[in-house]
Amino acid sequence: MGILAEGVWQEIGFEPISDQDDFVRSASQFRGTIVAPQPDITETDDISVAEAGRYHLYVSLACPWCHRTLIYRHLKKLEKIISVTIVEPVINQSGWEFQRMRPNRQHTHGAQADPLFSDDFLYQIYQRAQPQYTGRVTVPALWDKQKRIILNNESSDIIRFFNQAFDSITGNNIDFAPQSLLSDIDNLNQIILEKINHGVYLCGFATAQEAYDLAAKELFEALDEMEERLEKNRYLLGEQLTESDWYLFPTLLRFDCVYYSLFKTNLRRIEDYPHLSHYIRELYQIKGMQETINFQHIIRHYYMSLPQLHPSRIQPIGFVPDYNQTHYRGR
Ligand SMILES: N[C@@H](CCC(=O)N[C@@H](CS)C(=O)NCC(=O)O)C(=O)O
Repeated sequence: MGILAEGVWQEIGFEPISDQDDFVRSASQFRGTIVAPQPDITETDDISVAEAGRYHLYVSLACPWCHRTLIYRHLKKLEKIISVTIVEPVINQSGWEFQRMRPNRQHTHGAQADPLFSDDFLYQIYQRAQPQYTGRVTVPALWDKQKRIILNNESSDIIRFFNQAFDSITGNNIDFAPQSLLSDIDNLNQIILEKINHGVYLCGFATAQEAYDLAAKELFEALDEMEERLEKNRYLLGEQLTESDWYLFPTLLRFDCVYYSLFKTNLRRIEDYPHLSHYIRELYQIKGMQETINFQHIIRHYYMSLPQLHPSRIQPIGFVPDYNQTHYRGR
């Protein structure tokens, strides 16, 4: 079947397309658009208009893709405009689960019940949107309350909507993807996505030395490139925070406490890079950012949801980073 262990396709978002070692990332199934309110706009099945209170975001605090959407929800002042539900961090055979009160069951602080339908599992939301749905049930998923559909479940789309579509409602005009930088952002995003965001998973799930070696080499070359950029500039593309920074940051945050050990990305820690370790602290300390971060969810999710990689499900003793500190503290 190729270089990755069977059963990990869903976790990393790739699927084999042949008997060869070639992969395609399985495409997100719901790709509708949110547009800014305009006088003559006509909604279609795929186009919805930005409105306060209309959309609901289902997320996991463990998931790096969700993390970008939560960062935008915060920085674009959408908290009162777009409601959110946080799923349980540990994914089980029925997939992502909402918090439910059951005896003898350990709940994780911060996980929530489904406020819209009182469903138990996220797959039920997908079935509400599309009764015959058989695809992957992933977070983030953005529910359109008016159309009663999942409008979009692709984080890269969702952050682009959040970046602009609601500006006239919130009055927040920060632009993380300005036209003048868009091609640089898209090019850099592609490197970050392939070599870093996915690269850590390719390292973690490789079942052949050659595949691991290649993924690890490309991962650290890409991290070295990010370090070089930050040596010259405050942020990846200059003095202005852009979407590329929000692609990188969620993976950096999970790197030393999870990927370094669980995914064997242990050539260097982020902490060993002077500029990246300064940068991670700067972004972490942005006002309100820490409300989007929950290391308990991150650590529980990865160490307890991947039995093919880590059957004992034991959570290791090592660091829970505190990026308010100059140096790490143990837990
Ligand atoms: N294309 C998606 C990928 C999201 C994704 O892979 N989410 C993972 C969690 S980190 C997931 O929900 N996996 C569950 C599954 O595939 O069953 C995006 O970027 O929004």
